[in-house]
Amino acid sequence: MTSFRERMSQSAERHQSRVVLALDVWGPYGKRLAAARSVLEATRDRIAAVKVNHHLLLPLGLTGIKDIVGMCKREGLPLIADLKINDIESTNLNIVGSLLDFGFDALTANPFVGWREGLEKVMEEVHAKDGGVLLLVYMSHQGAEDGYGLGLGGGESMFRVFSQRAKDWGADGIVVSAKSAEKIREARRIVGEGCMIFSPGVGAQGGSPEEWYRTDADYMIVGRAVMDAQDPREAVISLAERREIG
Ligand code: BMP
Repeated sequence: MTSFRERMSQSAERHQSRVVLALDVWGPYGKRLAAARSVLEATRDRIAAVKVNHHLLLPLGLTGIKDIVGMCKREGLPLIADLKINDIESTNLNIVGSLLDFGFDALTANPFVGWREGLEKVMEEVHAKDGGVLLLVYMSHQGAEDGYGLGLGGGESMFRVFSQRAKDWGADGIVVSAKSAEKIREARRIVGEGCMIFSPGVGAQGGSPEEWYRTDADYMIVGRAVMDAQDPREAVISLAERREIG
């Protein structure tokens, strides 16, 4: 199989889009699957990948979303499980095993949990199956400053240390807030070109797509600006093409 990175760029190229759709559905549990299917059906040929979160996985579980997984596979859309893995190794490996068995291409993890007996084997297991691991290095909400932005003395910060670790640990991508062009620039300088940058925060969290397109990030993660739009397809196309418009 090709690497996760290649599958991402092939899908982005084919669908002419760098938008990763966060398939975050709200509302009655019994209606969530249908709502997710409907948005995915409307947008599948103009997104680069799909990210699934607790919104679907808690009420439905992995077996409950097999239709969504199937739709993504048929369209060649990489599927990212955003569970922000954050536990001891044995628990992490249990999560990883289930996600890979159910067809996920990549997962997110929190570097706070560390390498030995934390993420070391996660990285090995996922890479053995040509999957991807994305590490959170600077989140998009205000409180990110309290953790990822923490100063470590000597001018160092958690954010920079995590970016360096993402590189050293062989992460396939990092997650950096779309609301900080400066953080994206700095992260790129640290991780280099071999690590993809995924950026949430455009739309509902106040980040601007035009500004995002001026950054060096690879993929824009967007949920509510598409999921809650009157016309999700139009919203996705507008985001995918905003660079030309803006
Ligand atoms: P929205 O575009 O509706 O704000 O959704 C963003 C998505 O990205 C959500 O699924 C959220 O959990 C996720 N996310 C984020 O917003 N900021 C981060 O720093 C990391 C995330 O995974």
